[in-house]
Amino acid sequence: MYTQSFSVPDGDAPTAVKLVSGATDNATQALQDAFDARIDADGRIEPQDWMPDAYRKTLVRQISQHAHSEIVGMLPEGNWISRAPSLKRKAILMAKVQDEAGHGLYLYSAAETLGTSRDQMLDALHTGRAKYSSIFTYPTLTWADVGVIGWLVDGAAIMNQIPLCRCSYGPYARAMVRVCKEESFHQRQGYEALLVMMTGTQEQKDMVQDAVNRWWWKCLAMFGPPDADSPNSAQGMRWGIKRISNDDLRQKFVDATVPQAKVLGVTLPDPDLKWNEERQHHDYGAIDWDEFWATVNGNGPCNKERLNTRVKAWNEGAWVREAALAHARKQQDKQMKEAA
Ligand code: FAQ
Repeated sequence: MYTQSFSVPDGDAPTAVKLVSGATDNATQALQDAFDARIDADGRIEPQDWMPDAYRKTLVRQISQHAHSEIVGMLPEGNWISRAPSLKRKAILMAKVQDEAGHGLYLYSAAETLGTSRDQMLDALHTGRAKYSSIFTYPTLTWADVGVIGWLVDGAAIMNQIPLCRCSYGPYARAMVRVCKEESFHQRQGYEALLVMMTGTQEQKDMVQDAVNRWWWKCLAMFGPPDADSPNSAQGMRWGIKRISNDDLRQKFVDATVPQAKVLGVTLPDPDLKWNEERQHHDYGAIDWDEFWATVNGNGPCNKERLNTRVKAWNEGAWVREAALAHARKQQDKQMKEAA
């Protein structure tokens, strides 16, 4: 349903944006020129390569926010593991939530290659300084929410992440290849769970429609602010980190989702949603950006609950980290004694 075929050719790079130069002397200028040439040739930057500070900083910002989103994103669905309606659904959901943890780990590892430590990133999350995706601050009220998260939230996540497989920073791009394969399974399991509910009782069908009504607009906002209000987009695209703009990805998501909603038999809650023959795209209504920014700034319905849960898990896991470190030290001592 969502595959690498969604990876469309890049538009023209916004040439008006210059590559940010940190060069202060001739030697640095030569490094900067080599970096610029590699970006212009659509090459990959690897951890050992010289890169401008601003490029490094942007990547740490985006990759760490992405990692935080994955591990905070485990929580709304994790709430339903003990209440899944069957053993099969429980096994699938457990696998999915574990996958999200794995995505967080690949991404923290990718960010660490840029010289930031996992402790620093987690401290930023736990103290409320770091952002994570707005979508995970909403509650999961019924079992249908779990299906809708798979269908729409993972669907939106894949749409955004497939172009990141071609990101200019090697470790991030490689992590995204595996993440996207797993997200594809997540999206399908959610859609399949909803298809089953839609063949059930009227109460089950109503539950699905209610969940779609609550999540649809939040998923559209998930792609980030409109291009005109997106401070990081132009530079991110110039650097080959971002390949497709927030608005273009949002449009692709709407166009891909409308036929899926028809097959499922649900209505997308937007009276302005209609096919525009001239644009060859669907038009859609206005997104509530005030609500989006309130959520991003820590005032969403579950921001506090999500952070408290993460901090509690971190504190309660302290003994595991200490034990792992003690074991590693023991092994190292043993190896040194054997080598001596
Ligand atoms: N929520 O200038 P832009 C998932 C912030 S993973 C919160 O457009 P940029 C898997 C943005 O950070 C979902 N904040 O920024 C899953 C920036 O703030 P800053 C996460 C947002 O970076 C499924 C400011 O607004 N995916 O779902 C959001 O060029 C199910 C201005 O925005 C990724 O992180 C938002 N929705 O574009 C897991 C993908 N949108 O840092 C569990 C990687 C924007 O300047 C269960 N990230 N902001 O203070 C990206 O592609 C980009 O960072 C964007 C934002 C597109 C998210």
